[in-house]
Amino acid sequence: SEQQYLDLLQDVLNNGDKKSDRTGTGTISAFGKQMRFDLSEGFPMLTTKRVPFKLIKSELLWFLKGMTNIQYLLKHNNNIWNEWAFERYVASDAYTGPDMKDFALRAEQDEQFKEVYLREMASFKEQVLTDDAFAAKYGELGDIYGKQWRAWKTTTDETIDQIADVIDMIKTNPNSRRLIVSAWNPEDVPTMALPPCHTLFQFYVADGKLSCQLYQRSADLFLGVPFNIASYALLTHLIAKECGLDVGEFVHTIGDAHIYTNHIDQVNEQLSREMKALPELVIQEQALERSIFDFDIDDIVLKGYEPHPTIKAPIAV
Ligand code: THF
Repeated sequence: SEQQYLDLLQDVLNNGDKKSDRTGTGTISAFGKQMRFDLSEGFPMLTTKRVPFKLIKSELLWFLKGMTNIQYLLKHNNNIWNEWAFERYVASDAYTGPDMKDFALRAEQDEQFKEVYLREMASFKEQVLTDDAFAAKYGELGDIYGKQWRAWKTTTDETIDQIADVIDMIKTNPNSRRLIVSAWNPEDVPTMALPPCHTLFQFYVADGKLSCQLYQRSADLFLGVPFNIASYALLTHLIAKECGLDVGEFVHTIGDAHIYTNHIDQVNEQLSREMKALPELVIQEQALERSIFDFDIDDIVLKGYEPHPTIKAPIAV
């Protein structure tokens, strides 16, 4: 439940080790943590801060459609993957503007640079949105989730649709202990914009209910994890619908569980807040007969979500 999330934040604050990290930001970190969410008790969106559900929907539908280009996200006003595409673009020969090395860190420290960066980012977004050829080259994040989930490349040049296969297995052999989808493809890791944080997940069926466990190798507890919980809860609902099952639990297992040092004030603010009642997920009538691969944003709605206000924090890139 949300209490487990808040307890995890407090636990890492109290007992975590200071670690420097790839992004240069610095973290407090602990290893090997687990939370459980009973999805029949309500949809696990945090109520101690507002989590933007629209962004979670468009990101998950993007993964499920097998897409890896941020153009779809931008069309849905979703900016959460921009930095990783931008990072590749500014490192390429096509980029001729001012130096953008370590842009995320520098934008935090230097107001003047931040203006230049925001201008370059805005122009990058505009080009991805309006120029399909540019988007094909520089909106692409490489072989991230969508690719590995829907079209894992084999050594014999075929592709494996892990999501379609796992749905089929859940329907035909629900007791299977092999209901697994892996996003971690060792051959592709070096060429990915960001190697998958949610590495592998497994489904489990008992008593007519579908449960899902995620192994997440690295978790940005304040910014990423609220998204990740909601995203996998939504995935479990969608797969359950597709298979005619009810929802069971979402079990979230984490490797490196960290709080970025520039999120600590925000975490303390959140820990001072009281939890509220959980919302309910509703799949609209019009979508019930449709494959989840063809879902639109409006097919999924959240009822009764009345959280505390947003808490802003910078993302580490
Ligand atoms: N990198 C880092 N450092 N943390 C992550 O959580 C993360 N992700 C994805 C890829 N790399 C990561 C991207 N997911 C936000 C949330 C999730 C993201 C990226 C960004 C974010 O900024 N959320 C804001 C609101 C943003 C908005 O409204 O546009 C928030 O307040 O929640 C791990 O999956």
